[in-house]
Amino acid sequence: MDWITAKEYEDITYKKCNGVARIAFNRPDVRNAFRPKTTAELYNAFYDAQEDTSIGVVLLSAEGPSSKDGVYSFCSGGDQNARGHQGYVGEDGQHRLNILEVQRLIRFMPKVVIAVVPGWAVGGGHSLHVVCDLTLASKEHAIFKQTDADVTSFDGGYGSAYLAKMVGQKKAREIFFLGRNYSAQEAMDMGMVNAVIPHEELEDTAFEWAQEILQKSPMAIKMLKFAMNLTDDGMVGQQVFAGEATRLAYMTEEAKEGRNAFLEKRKPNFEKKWLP
Ligand code: S0N
Repeated sequence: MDWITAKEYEDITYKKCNGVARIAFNRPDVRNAFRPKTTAELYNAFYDAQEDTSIGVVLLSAEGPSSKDGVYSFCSGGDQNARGHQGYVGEDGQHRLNILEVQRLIRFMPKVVIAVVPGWAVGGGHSLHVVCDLTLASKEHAIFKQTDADVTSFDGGYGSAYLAKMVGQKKAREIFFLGRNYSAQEAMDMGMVNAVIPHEELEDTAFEWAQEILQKSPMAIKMLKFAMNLTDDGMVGQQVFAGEATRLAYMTEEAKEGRNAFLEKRKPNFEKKWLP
């Protein structure tokens, strides 16, 4: 794969190749914890991937291993050093919780997002893999763990409530209330990982999955993602799905007539076709 750097950042890397964008955490020495700068960069890269019509699939991955001890990580959640009393404190001194904006962008973007988990997926890092459309995990190094209740920094949204829909109520409560470690295979057995992949093949496999998805109808993939989101996302889910229905309606002769009639200051002629 000939990845081309799309933009230089400090806390993440961002590359593109053949219809795929790869956004990767790049703070391996702190297990890829995110600080406000990281979440701002993530948002910026995800938004770029969303707007780029050549991109159909986004991989959310991680650089590593750690230079200190060789341990791999996906993401260990919010950087506890940046945590203040009202959120995570950025260079501007403001407290923010803006990882939730990144979660919403992943959730609502009309493209498939695959979490590629090479190591620790912990706390808010665990929540990020939950919100991605698919998860591929390293057989040897991936470990899934929820520490939110240890550090009193908890995700009561997709990270927990949506997880419960994914793995079942009892299992989700176990994950959060006990905070144990789960291997890639255990995570797959409980339904929150799609495939367990030998570590050396993880990135290539993710790219292959992306290439398979890219052969499909972009509109069908988008509508299916939004349809599967809809029931869990309430009125916002309906808004996102219905927006695409409106876009499809714009493509009809009827819609063109409605617009033209207004612009030409005349009554529209809809030819009275009330299809069954
Ligand atoms: C990941 C763990 C389990 C790895 O353990 P291991 O392998 O024993 O490594 P350590 O020696 O512990 O760590 C190595 C070095 O990395 C630093 N480090 C690790 N994680 C973090 C972190 N999250 N923040 C800052 N530093 C971290 C260690 O300090 C160590 O550094 P050195 O080498 O200098 O000693 C283990 O590390 C672990 O448990 N980490 C903490 C995980 C955690 O509790 N994360 C926070 C959980 N909560 C959230 O993420 C929620 C935040 C969130 O998403 C949210 C939710 C709702 C509303 C808003 C938000 C929001 O944040 O915006």
